[in-house]
Amino acid sequence: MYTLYYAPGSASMAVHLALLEIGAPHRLEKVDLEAGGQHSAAYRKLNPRGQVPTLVIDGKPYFESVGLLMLLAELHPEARLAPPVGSALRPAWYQWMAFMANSLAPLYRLWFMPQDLGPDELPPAVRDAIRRKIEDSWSLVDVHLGSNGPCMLGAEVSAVDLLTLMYMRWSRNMPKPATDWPALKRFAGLMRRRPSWNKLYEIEGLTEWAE
Ligand SMILES: N[C@@H](CCC(=O)N[C@@H](CS)C(=O)NCC(=O)O)C(=O)O
Repeated sequence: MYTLYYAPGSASMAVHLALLEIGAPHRLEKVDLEAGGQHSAAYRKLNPRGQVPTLVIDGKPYFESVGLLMLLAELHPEARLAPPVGSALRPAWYQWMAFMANSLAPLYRLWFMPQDLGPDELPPAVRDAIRRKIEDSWSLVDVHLGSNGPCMLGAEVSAVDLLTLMYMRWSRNMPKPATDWPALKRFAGLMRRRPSWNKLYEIEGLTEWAE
């Protein structure tokens, strides 16, 4: 049994989507980020970083969305969230999972939470550099999808696609949203038709960027 500590539309989204794709029984605990629920002593015991998501598996809490996705893919091979170990697509799965974790995720974190570096607002030149690096990442992904799509690993949906879709959504109010790139736009259209996406919107009470 899983318990997912989540906040609507946040980094917990990809993990929530994975649980829905798998069809795994799970309990949800909403963390009110605006009210600072992530900093409560009780929550910090589960996640000392004070962030969502946290996934409790058999009573033990774990954090980091990409790590959680890798674990869920391993625990539920029948859901095919990862190509089998040793298969031809497995190296690309590692590559893109790591790319999302190391490239897009930290850039978005700085874009949305400049307080990580101290000030409430970053100097315009720094903010601009972060935006450009996010856009460079989307350009790279768009070229990849253009010649290898429709999904990140080709025909089949995997955990990489859940991450990609979540990060695309985060760009919706940025100067250049990820849907401005043609292959990414096609990809989002495809992924947002999945039942898991609609179910997640219903459960998390999301409205923006539904389709
Ligand atoms: N690398 C972490 C990032 C998690 C993260 O930044 N979560 C944000 C929500 S998107 C959060 O909890 N923010 C509240 C805070 O940092 O106070 C992951 O992917 O799990």
